Amino acid sequence: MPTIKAAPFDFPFERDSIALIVIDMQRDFVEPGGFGATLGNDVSLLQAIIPTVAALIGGFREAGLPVIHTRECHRPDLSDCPPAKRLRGNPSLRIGDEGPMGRILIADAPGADIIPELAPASGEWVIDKPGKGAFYATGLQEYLDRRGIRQLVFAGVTTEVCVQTTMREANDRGYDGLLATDATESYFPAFKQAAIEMITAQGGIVGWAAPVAAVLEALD
Ligand code: C5J
Repeated sequence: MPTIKAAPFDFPFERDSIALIVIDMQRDFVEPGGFGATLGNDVSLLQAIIPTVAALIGGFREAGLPVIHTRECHRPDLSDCPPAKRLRGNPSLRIGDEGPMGRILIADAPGADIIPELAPASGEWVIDKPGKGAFYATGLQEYLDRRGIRQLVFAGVTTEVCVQTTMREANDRGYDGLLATDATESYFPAFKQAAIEMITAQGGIVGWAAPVAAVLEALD
Protein backbone atom coordinates (compact mmCIF):
# COMPACT_ATOMS: atom_id res chain seq x y z
CA MET A 1 0.00 0.00 0.00
CA PRO A 2 1.44 3.48 -0.86
CA THR A 3 2.33 5.51 2.21
CA ILE A 4 3.02 9.21 2.77
CA LYS A 5 5.80 9.94 5.32
CA ALA A 6 3.86 12.18 7.66
CA ALA A 7 3.43 13.43 11.22
CA PRO A 8 2.49 12.13 13.70
CA PHE A 9 2.98 8.82 11.83
CA ASP A 10 2.86 7.51 8.27
CA PHE A 11 -0.32 7.89 6.21
CA PRO A 12 -1.14 4.78 4.17
CA PHE A 13 -3.69 5.29 1.40
CA GLU A 14 -5.47 3.53 -1.44
CA ARG A 15 -5.15 5.11 -4.89
CA ASP A 16 -8.83 4.68 -5.58
CA SER A 17 -9.97 6.35 -2.37
CA ILE A 18 -7.87 9.52 -2.12
CA ALA A 19 -8.54 13.06 -3.39
CA LEU A 20 -6.97 16.51 -3.12
CA ILE A 21 -9.05 19.42 -1.82
CA VAL A 22 -7.64 22.88 -2.56
CA ILE A 23 -9.31 25.41 -0.32
CA ASP A 24 -10.15 28.97 -1.41
CA MET A 25 -7.12 29.88 -3.55
CA GLN A 26 -9.18 32.84 -4.78
CA ARG A 27 -8.25 36.30 -5.92
CA ASP A 28 -10.24 37.67 -2.95
CA PHE A 29 -7.78 36.09 -0.50
CA VAL A 30 -4.53 36.12 -2.47
CA GLU A 31 -4.54 39.36 -4.47
CA PRO A 32 -4.49 43.00 -3.34
CA GLY A 33 -7.93 44.65 -3.16
CA GLY A 34 -9.86 41.53 -2.15
CA PHE A 35 -11.55 40.33 1.04
CA GLY A 36 -8.29 39.39 2.78
CA ALA A 37 -6.75 42.78 2.09
CA THR A 38 -9.89 44.67 3.22
CA LEU A 39 -9.42 43.01 6.61
CA GLY A 40 -5.95 44.55 6.82
CA ASN A 41 -3.92 41.45 5.91
CA ASP A 42 -0.67 41.19 3.94
CA VAL A 43 -1.68 39.01 0.98
CA SER A 44 1.90 38.51 -0.20
CA LEU A 45 2.28 35.88 2.53
CA LEU A 46 -0.33 33.74 0.73
CA GLN A 47 1.15 34.33 -2.72
CA ALA A 48 4.31 32.52 -1.62
CA ILE A 49 2.64 29.07 -1.67
CA ILE A 50 1.28 29.29 -5.23
CA PRO A 51 4.15 27.22 -6.75
CA THR A 52 3.86 24.44 -4.14
CA VAL A 53 0.09 24.26 -4.49
CA ALA A 54 0.56 24.08 -8.27
CA ALA A 55 3.07 21.23 -7.86
CA LEU A 56 0.67 19.31 -5.62
CA ILE A 57 -2.22 19.76 -8.04
CA GLY A 58 0.06 18.67 -10.87
CA GLY A 59 1.01 15.50 -8.99
CA PHE A 60 -2.62 14.51 -8.43
CA ARG A 61 -3.50 15.23 -12.05
CA GLU A 62 -0.54 13.22 -13.35
CA ALA A 63 -1.53 10.30 -11.10
CA GLY A 64 -5.10 10.53 -12.45
CA LEU A 65 -6.47 11.27 -8.97
CA PRO A 66 -9.35 13.64 -8.20
CA VAL A 67 -8.74 17.33 -7.50
CA ILE A 68 -11.53 19.36 -5.88
CA HIS A 69 -11.41 23.14 -5.51
CA THR A 70 -13.44 25.33 -3.17
CA ARG A 71 -14.40 28.99 -3.23
CA GLU A 72 -15.75 30.89 -0.23
CA CYS A 73 -18.44 33.10 -1.73
CA HIS A 74 -22.07 34.13 -1.54
CA ARG A 75 -25.08 34.61 -3.76
CA PRO A 76 -25.49 38.14 -5.17
CA ASP A 77 -28.57 38.68 -2.94
CA LEU A 78 -26.53 37.60 0.12
CA SER A 79 -29.31 35.22 1.15
CA ASP A 80 -26.67 32.65 2.15
CA CYS A 81 -24.56 35.12 4.15
CA PRO A 82 -25.37 35.32 7.85
CA PRO A 83 -25.70 39.03 8.76
CA ALA A 84 -23.08 38.62 11.50
CA LYS A 85 -20.52 37.48 8.94
CA ARG A 86 -21.07 40.65 6.90
CA LEU A 87 -21.29 43.08 9.80
CA ARG A 88 -18.54 41.79 12.10
CA GLY A 89 -15.38 43.84 12.56
CA ASN A 90 -14.33 47.00 10.80
CA PRO A 91 -13.11 46.06 7.31
CA SER A 92 -12.57 48.77 4.69
CA LEU A 93 -15.13 46.94 2.49
CA ARG A 94 -17.75 44.41 3.60
CA ILE A 95 -18.92 41.23 1.87
CA GLY A 96 -21.08 42.31 -1.08
CA ASP A 97 -19.56 45.79 -1.35
CA GLU A 98 -18.10 46.87 -4.68
CA GLY A 99 -14.30 46.55 -4.68
CA PRO A 100 -11.53 46.70 -7.26
CA MET A 101 -12.27 43.08 -8.32
CA GLY A 102 -16.05 43.43 -8.26
CA ARG A 103 -18.30 42.72 -5.29
CA ILE A 104 -16.37 41.25 -2.34
CA LEU A 105 -16.83 37.44 -1.99
CA ILE A 106 -19.79 37.32 -4.39
CA ALA A 107 -19.94 34.22 -6.60
CA ASP A 108 -20.13 35.96 -9.98
CA ALA A 109 -17.51 38.64 -9.22
CA PRO A 110 -13.95 38.33 -10.57
CA GLY A 111 -12.56 38.46 -7.02
CA ALA A 112 -14.24 35.14 -6.18
CA ASP A 113 -12.42 33.38 -9.03
CA ILE A 114 -9.66 30.93 -8.30
CA ILE A 115 -6.33 32.55 -9.17
CA PRO A 116 -5.34 31.88 -12.80
CA GLU A 117 -2.13 30.06 -11.79
CA LEU A 118 -4.26 27.34 -10.12
CA ALA A 119 -7.24 27.34 -12.47
CA PRO A 120 -9.36 24.19 -12.20
CA ALA A 121 -9.01 21.77 -15.11
CA SER A 122 -12.05 20.65 -17.04
CA GLY A 123 -13.98 18.06 -15.05
CA GLU A 124 -12.62 19.13 -11.65
CA TRP A 125 -15.36 20.03 -9.19
CA VAL A 126 -15.42 23.60 -7.89
CA ILE A 127 -17.46 23.90 -4.70
CA ASP A 128 -18.99 27.27 -3.84
CA LYS A 129 -19.28 27.34 -0.06
CA PRO A 130 -20.96 29.98 2.09
CA GLY A 131 -19.18 28.85 5.27
CA LYS A 132 -15.62 28.39 6.35
CA GLY A 133 -15.97 24.60 6.22
CA ALA A 134 -16.43 22.93 2.81
CA PHE A 135 -18.93 20.37 4.12
CA TYR A 136 -21.51 22.94 5.27
CA ALA A 137 -24.33 23.42 2.72
CA THR A 138 -22.39 22.00 -0.24
CA GLY A 139 -23.10 18.30 -0.82
CA LEU A 140 -19.40 17.48 -0.47
CA GLN A 141 -20.00 14.45 1.75
CA GLU A 142 -22.44 12.89 -0.72
CA TYR A 143 -20.02 13.61 -3.60
CA LEU A 144 -17.13 11.87 -1.82
CA ASP A 145 -19.23 8.95 -0.67
CA ARG A 146 -20.62 8.32 -4.18
CA ARG A 147 -17.02 7.98 -5.42
CA GLY A 148 -15.74 5.92 -2.48
CA ILE A 149 -13.28 8.64 -1.42
CA ARG A 150 -12.22 8.21 2.22
CA GLN A 151 -8.86 9.98 2.36
CA LEU A 152 -8.27 13.66 1.71
CA VAL A 153 -5.15 15.74 1.19
CA PHE A 154 -5.71 19.41 2.01
CA ALA A 155 -4.05 22.53 0.63
CA GLY A 156 -5.04 26.19 0.40
CA VAL A 157 -5.87 29.13 2.61
CA THR A 158 -6.11 30.08 5.30
CA THR A 159 -4.64 27.30 7.40
CA GLU A 160 -6.40 28.01 10.67
CA VAL A 161 -9.72 29.19 9.23
CA CYS A 162 -11.18 27.44 6.16
CA VAL A 163 -8.57 24.68 5.88
CA GLN A 164 -8.65 23.64 9.51
CA THR A 165 -12.44 23.96 9.72
CA THR A 166 -12.83 21.66 6.71
CA MET A 167 -10.31 19.16 8.10
CA ARG A 168 -12.25 19.04 11.35
CA GLU A 169 -15.55 18.56 9.50
CA ALA A 170 -13.94 15.73 7.49
CA ASN A 171 -12.50 14.12 10.61
CA ASP A 172 -15.88 14.08 12.34
CA ARG A 173 -17.36 12.40 9.26
CA GLY A 174 -14.79 9.61 9.35
CA TYR A 175 -12.45 10.70 6.54
CA ASP A 176 -8.66 10.60 7.03
CA GLY A 177 -7.21 14.06 6.34
CA LEU A 178 -3.62 15.08 5.66
CA LEU A 179 -2.52 18.71 5.53
CA ALA A 180 0.17 19.57 2.95
CA THR A 181 2.18 21.89 5.18
CA ASP A 182 3.95 23.95 2.52
CA ALA A 183 0.85 24.21 0.34
CA THR A 184 -1.18 26.05 2.97
CA GLU A 185 -0.70 29.48 4.49
CA SER A 186 -2.11 31.98 6.92
CA TYR A 187 -1.95 35.75 7.20
CA PHE A 188 -0.58 34.94 10.68
CA PRO A 189 2.44 32.59 10.52
CA ALA A 190 2.08 31.70 14.21
CA PHE A 191 -1.52 30.57 13.60
CA LYS A 192 -0.39 28.30 10.75
CA GLN A 193 2.17 26.66 13.00
CA ALA A 194 -0.32 26.32 15.83
CA ALA A 195 -2.93 24.79 13.49
CA ILE A 196 -0.48 22.15 12.28
CA GLU A 197 0.38 21.31 15.87
CA MET A 198 -3.31 21.16 16.87
CA ILE A 199 -4.14 18.87 13.97
CA THR A 200 -1.34 16.39 14.58
CA ALA A 201 -1.24 16.43 18.41
CA GLN A 202 -2.58 13.61 20.56
CA GLY A 203 -1.89 10.93 17.97
CA GLY A 204 -3.36 12.88 15.05
CA ILE A 205 -6.54 13.97 16.78
CA VAL A 206 -7.66 15.82 13.63
CA GLY A 207 -5.30 14.29 11.08
CA TRP A 208 -1.85 14.14 9.55
CA ALA A 209 0.64 16.66 8.13
CA ALA A 210 3.40 16.30 5.53
CA PRO A 211 5.26 18.48 3.04
CA VAL A 212 4.29 18.40 -0.63
CA ALA A 213 7.50 16.53 -1.56
CA ALA A 214 6.46 13.62 0.67
CA VAL A 215 2.99 13.51 -0.89
CA LEU A 216 4.39 13.61 -4.43
CA GLU A 217 6.94 10.87 -3.64
CA ALA A 218 4.16 8.58 -2.46
CA LEU A 219 2.00 9.31 -5.54
CA ASP A 220 4.86 8.38 -7.91
C1 C5J B 1 -11.14 33.31 5.76
C2 C5J B 1 -10.61 31.34 4.52
N1 C5J B 1 -9.94 33.40 6.30
N2 C5J B 1 -10.67 30.84 3.29
N3 C5J B 1 -11.43 32.36 4.83
O1 C5J B 1 -12.01 34.08 6.08
O2 C5J B 1 -9.84 30.88 5.35
